[in-house]
Amino acid sequence: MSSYPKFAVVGHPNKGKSSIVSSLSLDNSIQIGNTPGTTQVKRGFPLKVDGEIIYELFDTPGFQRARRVFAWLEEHGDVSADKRADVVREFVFKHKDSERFKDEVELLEPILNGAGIIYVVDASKPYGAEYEVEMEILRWCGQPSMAILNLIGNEDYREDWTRALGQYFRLVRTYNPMTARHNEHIELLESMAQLKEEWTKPIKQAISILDELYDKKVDESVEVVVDYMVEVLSFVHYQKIKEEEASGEEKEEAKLAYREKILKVEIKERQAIEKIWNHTDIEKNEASLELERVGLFSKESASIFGLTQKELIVTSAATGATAGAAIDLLAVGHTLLLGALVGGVVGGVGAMFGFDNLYEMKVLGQSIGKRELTIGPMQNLNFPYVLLGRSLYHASMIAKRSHAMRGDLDLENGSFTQELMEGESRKALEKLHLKLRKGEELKEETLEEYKELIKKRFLTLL
Ligand SMILES: Nc1nc2c(ncn2[C@@H]2O[C@H](COP(=O)(O)OP(=O)(O)O)[C@@H](O)[C@H]2O)c(=O)[nH]1
Ligand SMILES: [Mg+2]
Repeated sequence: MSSYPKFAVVGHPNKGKSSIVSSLSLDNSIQIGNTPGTTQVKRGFPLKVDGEIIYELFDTPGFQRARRVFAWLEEHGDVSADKRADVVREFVFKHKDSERFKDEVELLEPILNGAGIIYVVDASKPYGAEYEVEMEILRWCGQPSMAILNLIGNEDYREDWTRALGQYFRLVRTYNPMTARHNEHIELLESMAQLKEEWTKPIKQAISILDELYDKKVDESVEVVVDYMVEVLSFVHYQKIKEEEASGEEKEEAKLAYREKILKVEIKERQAIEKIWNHTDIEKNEASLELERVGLFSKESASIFGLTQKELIVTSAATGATAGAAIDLLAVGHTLLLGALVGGVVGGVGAMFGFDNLYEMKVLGQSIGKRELTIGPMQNLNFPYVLLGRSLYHASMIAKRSHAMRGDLDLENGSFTQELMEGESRKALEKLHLKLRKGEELKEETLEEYKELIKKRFLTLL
């Protein structure tokens, strides 16, 4: 027998047992249902880190015929308390193949094999004596035990429940599998560690491994967000053009391709975040990035950022930023440095700080030949904050999401753009944004600084 702690999650049908197993094993592949009987057979869910099992939870079907089972136990169990587990064992042995007690056999087996008991109740419903037979049966098993008060509905009968449960279980704790975050998960584990002396050490180890894992996930997420920002903000789209000047059609085509690329990179970033947090199969409701609204392809007001044009000009002036989304006309074979700027400005550069954009067209290089249209790096001053605000919102929602959640993830209208654009935060972030806008090569330390800022921000959102 391996030595990691095991727990059987048991109780009445439909009290959130499977949800609790999902949440504690960070696994969202577990069947959760609002019709009783979703869980038909017990199943072990090991929490593995680097291939090693830290602990295992058994999801079990609920009690179906507790009264009958207990009657059997009483009938066969006129024994002292230390022998009661043997009577339960005898019951399971005798009814192994019986349809009648299928669910009870399933749920009692892991307990008799040494698993601790986690008894789940819905404490938003009133306490009732009908639970007492279940609790008696569990008590007869003589295993370390704990009760979890889950609040599925809005009412709260935890006081009544606690008075009753305290007579049957060593510990009584509240845990909501739908909303529990990392720290609540850890707190519950700390309680579980107290149930049995031999489990204390392995569960403490499990806690430190899970803490490390959590920190690692945070760091990886920050890494993904930063890579994404750098990729999008420095991206340049190149497109061949037929004549000396780009036709309207060619410009449209280039804009479309540029935008497609940005949208694609955003999708890739979202997937990477979801993979880190083991939420790869969720359906999201998220409006796609509307570049038009960012003022990239159209005139747009500052209202979406909650800032006035004047405020924006002030912040951008403070950071020494310049504006204008550039479409450069490049002669192939000429580098940017060799080419001399001879072209005129096509778009309205009149707008100062990136509001009424701004297709600045440059003809670089004097030789007439094959020419290219380029778009990027993104000059719009607001754009980085829109990107970052959206991605931090998504990442924090994913990181906070319990694995017991089954519904779609609603990201509509969620963004931290406005917060990011305020005061000191903006100034600090702008340092990197400015460099990316200018197409400058990034120093490792600038990137590190940026990462630190993002991490600090991200941690406040968790
Ligand atoms: N709102 C809410 N719903 C819950 C909670 N726990 C479980 N549920 C829901 O209750 C139903 C039964 O949950 P499930 O985990 O399958 O219960 P089981 O039969 O005991 O395994 C599912 O629809 C869950 O989504 C909770 O803490 N809050
Ligand atoms: Mg279930």
